[in-house]
Amino acid sequence: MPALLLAITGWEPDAWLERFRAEAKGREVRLWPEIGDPAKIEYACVWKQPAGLLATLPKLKAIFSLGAGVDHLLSDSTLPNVPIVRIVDPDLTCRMTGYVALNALLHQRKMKRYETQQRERVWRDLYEAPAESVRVGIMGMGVLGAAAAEVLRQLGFQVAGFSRSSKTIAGIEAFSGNAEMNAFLGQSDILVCLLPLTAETRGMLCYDLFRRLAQNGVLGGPVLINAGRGGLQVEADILRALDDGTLIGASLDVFEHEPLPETSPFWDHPKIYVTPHNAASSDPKALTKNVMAQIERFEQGLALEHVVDRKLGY
Ligand code: NDP
Ligand code: OXD
Repeated sequence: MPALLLAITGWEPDAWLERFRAEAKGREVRLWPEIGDPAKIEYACVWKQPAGLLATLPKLKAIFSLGAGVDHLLSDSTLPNVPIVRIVDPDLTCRMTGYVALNALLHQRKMKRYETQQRERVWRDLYEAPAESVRVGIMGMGVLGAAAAEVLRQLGFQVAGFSRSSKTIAGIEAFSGNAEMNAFLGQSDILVCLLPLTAETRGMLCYDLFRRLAQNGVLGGPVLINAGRGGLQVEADILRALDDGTLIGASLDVFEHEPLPETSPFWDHPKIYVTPHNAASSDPKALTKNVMAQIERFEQGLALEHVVDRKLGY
């Protein structure tokens, strides 16, 4: 019987195993490290798989990332030459748009100050700039960035997007490439980062970039929201920028080192919202169906969808 291998580290694998066993009719589902006969494995579904593992599977036909990002996968230099598919799914997209909208609103509605007021039993209505006066710039206008942009637009924010290639999206001002980056940053009061981590984007969220954000906005200074990857940000630069007022607030879902070390100054920083890389968690129930539907399509001779470009790294 052909087999499907789950190789998962950093997440609890049991729910994935249960869901795949329920969905993968007529196929044996194995969970690393119990891989059995490698020659029987046709598909691998992975999250941070051990380096070198996939190269030992001689009959592998495709690799599925169990998340939207694939940096965890591509960091293995021994990957076999088969298609790599990433997750694009309404469940994951909806989770991310919720995270982005929530965090944009937290900053626009001054929630840090209301939290303090609540602790101190202070009843005071602080002036909030209307959403229409706040400019949100989204770096990374792919599946997740475009969906978040639309929801923010509906909430009344002015929204612009930045991507590698140029785009036209109704109601969104679009910027692309290095030549347009300064113009994009210069009109962003809230910068939302939904970029993939690649050789080009690593360390992009640094002090020099924060200095180029809008300094004349109604929030009193720029805000950073990063739900892309921790490797995109230079954490010492975020602290420096928050301390000297180059940034006035941040929401960080991803970190250079995860889990975020207990000693990190981010935990109790008064200007930062910290979440544990769960802006858009991969839900086994929704995503197992997604992967099995792709395998069925593939076996009917149709092309796999959302195949990763290895050269671009996303
Ligand atoms: P997509 O591949 O659909 O979109 C990526 C976007 O980034 C594209 O618009 C792309 O431009 C742009 N981009 C890539 N490189 C550059 C660059 N050098 N300069 C400017 N723009 C660039 O990915 P998704 O939207 O599905 O996901 C984005 C990322 O979100 C994932 O890679 C992952 O890291 C992160 N993520 C985080 C989660 C969390 O819980 N925190 C959950 C899920 C994903 P172009 O359109 O021109 O190709
Ligand atoms: C993803 C993630 O890439 O969970 O999907 O970060």
